[in-house]
Amino acid sequence: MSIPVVLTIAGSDSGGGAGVQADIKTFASIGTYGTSVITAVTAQNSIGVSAIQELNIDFIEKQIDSVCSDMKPVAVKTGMLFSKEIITLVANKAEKYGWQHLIVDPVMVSTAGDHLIKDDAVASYVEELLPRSFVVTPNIPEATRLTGLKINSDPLLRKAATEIHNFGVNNVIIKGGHDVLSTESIDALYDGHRFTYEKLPRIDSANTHGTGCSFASAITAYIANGNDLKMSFKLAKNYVWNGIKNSYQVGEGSGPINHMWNNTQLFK
Ligand code: PXL
Repeated sequence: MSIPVVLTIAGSDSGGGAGVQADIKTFASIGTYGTSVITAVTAQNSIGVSAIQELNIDFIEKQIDSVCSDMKPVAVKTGMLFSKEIITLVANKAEKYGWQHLIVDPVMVSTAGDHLIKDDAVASYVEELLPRSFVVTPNIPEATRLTGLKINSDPLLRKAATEIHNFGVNNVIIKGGHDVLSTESIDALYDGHRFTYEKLPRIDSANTHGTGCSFASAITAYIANGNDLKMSFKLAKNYVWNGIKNSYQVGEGSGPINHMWNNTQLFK
């Protein structure tokens, strides 16, 4: 028996809803073997982040080399990279190991509004990591920060996606979940030639903690299982939508999605 190995390079969420914990749950439920390199540890629950501890850069490098010298992930996803030093390290490792399927979720602010990146690190995404990426998955606030464009219409969303594509990334997915005025949740994929939209009805739920992490991890897992990007995009949106639809309340704040909704043995 064999299973595709995937890797997440991201921050730990002690509350278990986002970050590495969300990534590993998503990887497992989509039939991949998840490995993880931790960049920073957050003290966090459903209400918010109370502290962040960045790990030593040499120790992060050792984690990457330990996994990649032995286990050969077929797809790699990044989440909270936090500092420009970590972004530079990951860009160098992408080059060294020749990662063909590098999925970058440019994490900047948590669902609860906590800052998960240092201000001077945003430029490093643009200059170093995006040119080595297969796909980048900003939400609207992140796409705004990457381009300086205030995105409040479809033409502006297209302009932002085109600008981000010009940074050197092969594919751009802008997630429309933050566009709360729309009755649909609309995500857009731009591959440098055309736009593909995926739309599902907006669900009125507070349980959206970790949706961005889970979406990018689901794309990673579907690609690792042999789907092309368009199909992985569609399946990942469906995975997260059902996760919100079938979520349970954990904690007092913004709860997690149900990562295991597709495990019919657990949820009858
Ligand atoms: O969803 C973004 C995110 C990424 N990584 C970590 C997080 C969060 C949001 O809370 O905690 C570690």
